[in-house]
Amino acid sequence: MPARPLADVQTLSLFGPEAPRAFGPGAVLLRGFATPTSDALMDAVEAVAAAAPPRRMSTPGGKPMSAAITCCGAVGWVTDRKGYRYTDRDPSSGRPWPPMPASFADVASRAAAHAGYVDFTPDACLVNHYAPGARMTLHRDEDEEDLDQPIVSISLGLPATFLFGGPTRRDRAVRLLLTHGDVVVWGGPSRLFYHGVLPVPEGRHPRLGPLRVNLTFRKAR
Ligand code: MD3
Ligand code: FE
Repeated sequence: MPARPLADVQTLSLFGPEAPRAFGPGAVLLRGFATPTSDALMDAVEAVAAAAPPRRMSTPGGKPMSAAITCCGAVGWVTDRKGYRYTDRDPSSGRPWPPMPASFADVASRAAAHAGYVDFTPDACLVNHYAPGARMTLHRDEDEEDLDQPIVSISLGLPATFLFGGPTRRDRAVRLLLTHGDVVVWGGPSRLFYHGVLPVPEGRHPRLGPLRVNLTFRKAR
């Protein structure tokens, strides 16, 4: 069964974003919250990708990730044989990461406030590019200094099934279809929950083509 009936898609375009929906401890789903500004967000995704091309980084174990990642903001997240960490430069170019576009920072802080987290000022945004077939295995985001700060995620382009687990790897994961314009704010206990993305199905987005892009905003330092 689809996570969102077709009627909701029509409601969305006619009446704007839906009310916030809590679906985990501290996790708030804002369906369509980014749809009104998605053209500006996609322009900025292309500008960030031109300055710092998305690349398939290797895990510490040496396996290339299937999603291609780039970053913007004061710091960016990297992984290689040495481990996971935030850096102030893009290791591919040696240059600072591209600055956080104003359109990114604006929607991220508005979404956080909408979900009850005032004064969220992210210093890092990971920009994950998924071609059909790319996925993200179950993991936790724990490389940030202040884990009381939420993470805001914005989905663009092709839909994907998101897996939302629990505090341990063995907890049963619930599935959630995330589509273009959906925003989720992850705070409180859910901030450290396991999560992942199933392989992205084939498809074509009118603007992005065969691609899903996910933005995750973090306060890393
Ligand atoms: C739940 N990205 O970049 S976004 C990641 O769709 C990542 O690209 C996925 O997981 C993606 O680390 C999922 C949703 C998400 C992001 C961060 C979370 C869910 C989260 C942090 C804690 C709990
Ligand atoms: Fe994550």
